[in-house]
Amino acid sequence: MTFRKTAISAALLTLLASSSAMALPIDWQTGFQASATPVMEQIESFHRELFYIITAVSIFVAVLLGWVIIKFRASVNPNPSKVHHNTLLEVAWTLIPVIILVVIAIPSFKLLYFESEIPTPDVTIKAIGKQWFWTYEYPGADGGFTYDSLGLSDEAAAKAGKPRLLGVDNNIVVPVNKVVEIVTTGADVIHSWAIPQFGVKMDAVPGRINKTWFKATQVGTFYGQCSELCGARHAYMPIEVKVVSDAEYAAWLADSKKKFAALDVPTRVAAK
Ligand SMILES: [Cu+2]
Repeated sequence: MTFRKTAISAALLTLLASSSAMALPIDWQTGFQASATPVMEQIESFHRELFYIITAVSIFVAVLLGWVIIKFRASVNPNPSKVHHNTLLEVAWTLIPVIILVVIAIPSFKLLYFESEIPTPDVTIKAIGKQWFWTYEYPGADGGFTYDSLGLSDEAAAKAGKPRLLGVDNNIVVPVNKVVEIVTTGADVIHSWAIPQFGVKMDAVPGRINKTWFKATQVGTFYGQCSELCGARHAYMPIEVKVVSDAEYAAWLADSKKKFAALDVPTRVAAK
């Protein structure tokens, strides 16, 4: 029994450690998907710190509880002790949890500020959540176009070699190692733009602009989903981001300007 338990926990730990190397969610995964941005790396390391702390606290409490249950059980203590108040113990059990909370709060706030303070963006993309797809806008001088991004049917995804329920028809493309600012808003109800591997999750609220950012440190395709329950087809509005080199990004921008409808149609002024 003990051996079996040890074997199971060892297997779980291996899964926990190895799952971080997977690019897509896998069956029975317990850890995060592999991080692809500095923000996600910090989330992971904070998660690890917390994991050690909660493990130590849980073991300590369990051992203490076991000790009390066995040592002070009724059969060996027919006359219960009436001892109460112990100043040293009371100060300790107040102070130690406070110190633990402060130890947790410091990296927690550092991470919060790191996430919320957006560095000067190299690329800005507007993500508009709609029932049930995303509309992307590449505003500014190098963009100026907009397009819709719809989730693929199972057949279409299989045909395109994309993962089921995650692949889209028109993904977004961003350059690698560049700060990408995502501006979110909703067209109807609240949606949420989220990519686990980027450590990004931002609500897309009608009538409001929210901002988040990521800096993908590796090329590849990354997937996310709308993460705010937004109606019947909430599960079918995935997000697909392709991270490419600067040159590929420039080529994609040039192509997309022709392919997608212009966002800022130049105003024609009557000739004098
Ligand atoms: Cu949604």
